[in-house]
Amino acid sequence: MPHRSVTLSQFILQEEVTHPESSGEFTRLLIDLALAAKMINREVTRAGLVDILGYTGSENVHGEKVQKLDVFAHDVIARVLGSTGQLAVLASEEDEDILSVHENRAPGRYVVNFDPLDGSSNINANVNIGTIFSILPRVSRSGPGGIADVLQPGVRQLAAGYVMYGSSTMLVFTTGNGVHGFTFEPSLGEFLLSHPDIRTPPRGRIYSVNESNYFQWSEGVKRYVDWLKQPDGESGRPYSARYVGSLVADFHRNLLYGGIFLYPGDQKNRAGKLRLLYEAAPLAFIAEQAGGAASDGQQRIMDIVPRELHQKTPLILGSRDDVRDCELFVQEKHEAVTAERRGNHAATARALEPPARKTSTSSPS
Ligand code: FDP
Repeated sequence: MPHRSVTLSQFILQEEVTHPESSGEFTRLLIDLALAAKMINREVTRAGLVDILGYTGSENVHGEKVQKLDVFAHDVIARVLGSTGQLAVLASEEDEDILSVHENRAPGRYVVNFDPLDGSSNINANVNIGTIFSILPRVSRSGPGGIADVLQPGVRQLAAGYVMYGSSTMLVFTTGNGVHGFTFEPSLGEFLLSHPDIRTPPRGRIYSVNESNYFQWSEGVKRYVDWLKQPDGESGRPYSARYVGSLVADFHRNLLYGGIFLYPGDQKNRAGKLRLLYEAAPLAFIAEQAGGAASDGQQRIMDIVPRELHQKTPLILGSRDDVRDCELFVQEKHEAVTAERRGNHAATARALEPPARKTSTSSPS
């Protein structure tokens, strides 16, 4: 197929041609990101052979155990992007604070928020893990970039993407002009266009959620997941359960096949587990660009204005109609919920009817 010979750099440069006003800085930033991805990929694929597996012995800002590969990936991205001159500021899921760019350089026009290695609990078992990134324009006018540059809603993203390290490594991204996937060809050291213009089915047959949290969920989420499991040929239920526990891997599979990923809030963590800036917003941008959707149950993820660097959000992500169904359950507006309510009202009314009337209505004609 002809597109298999298009490299990521060629593709990005071709896109740049369609923007004559472009300075080329954004293009260089994407190419730098791809370089960082290749460096991380090299280490991930050698992970069993070099001393990079296992924990560092410390915890990150979220109280999670930090893996050596997490630290490696964070350092690579911070180093490669921080020294190239395209960025005003960076923020990493692994760092408490924003990261300044190289002191000897004038700050650039862009901001990158990133999750260096998502799905870390899977690292030591050779299961897919990923890097997620989000590129924003800086909003501050001069000097080094600051927190206001980082705390922007998803709608302001210029690009977002992820790299999934696994049996084959892929880089998938959008600049707001569709979603394109590139597969890493190790013998060439290049990402080649393998999945141009990815479109996700409007409805899938897969649900991905950590169901061990069931008893902590709201009634709306419980009902939705119960509903997905009820057989109903017309709507394609029951759905199949697929949960890797690596967001990038679960998202990628559902993007291609159709389906829904959920990480709702629960009694312990009202906002769930996933981070708005590094996980939810970039994947929401990709989902929407592929024809899918992303919501926190009440509003579009892309519209949420972040208040804090490490803010979490409930996440409902994937095929458009599935996300809509889930939102309606959460808001108690889905027809299955209203029908159940009507049924309950009718049953209650019948139970409350005076005995005389009860006899007359139930007597045979
Ligand atoms: P991990 O903790 O392994 O890094 O955000 C992190 C994440 O993985 C996601 O990749 C994944 O979807 C989710 O957490 C898994 O959380 P649970 O173990 O609670 O299911």
